[in-house]
Amino acid sequence: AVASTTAVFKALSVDDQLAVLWYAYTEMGRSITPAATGAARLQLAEGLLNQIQQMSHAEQLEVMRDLAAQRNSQVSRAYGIFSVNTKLAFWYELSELMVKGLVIPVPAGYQISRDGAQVLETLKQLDFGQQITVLRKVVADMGVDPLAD
Ligand code: 45D
Repeated sequence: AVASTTAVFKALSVDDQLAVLWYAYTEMGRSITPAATGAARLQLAEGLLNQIQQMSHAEQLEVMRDLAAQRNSQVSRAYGIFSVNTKLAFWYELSELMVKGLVIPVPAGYQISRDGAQVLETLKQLDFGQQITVLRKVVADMGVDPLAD
């Protein structure tokens, strides 16, 4: 179930991937305690998160699309050196910044695609541990490894 959910997630369009992550966060948010994401891990991502907060909404959306699409950009390379837990903590923090109005929100009344809704439904059927495993696999591959050629 974990492998197939991960595979269908990765087959989604970039916008659908961002939308599913967002809705996963809104559903799981309460189960993920900020303590669990680790202050130390966020410290490693802080520079990048600060940089993103300085950007316009359009640029913020672009860097998130670049990350999901594994497009080579400065942000994608900076992200690529994070550990998987730091990558998860980074996405979690981006969601928190969206809630606080510091990062571009998903448009009100946004309609997720059928494919996206299906993946979200599959994700919801998994237990919490499996959901984390899928998220780890998904965010691990985002961005660009600056040391790969
Ligand atoms: O206009 O370290 C669209 C533990 C459409 C413990 C859009 C953990 C067009 C160890 C693309 C929709 C395992 C618990 C706009 C960590 C349009 C540890 C915008 C776990 C504007 C870290 C879309 C942590 C946008 C976990 C902006 C489980 C979408 C963390 C943005 C989970 C989506 C984090 C974002 C999750 C989603 C974060 C930022 C699920 C982030 C999700």
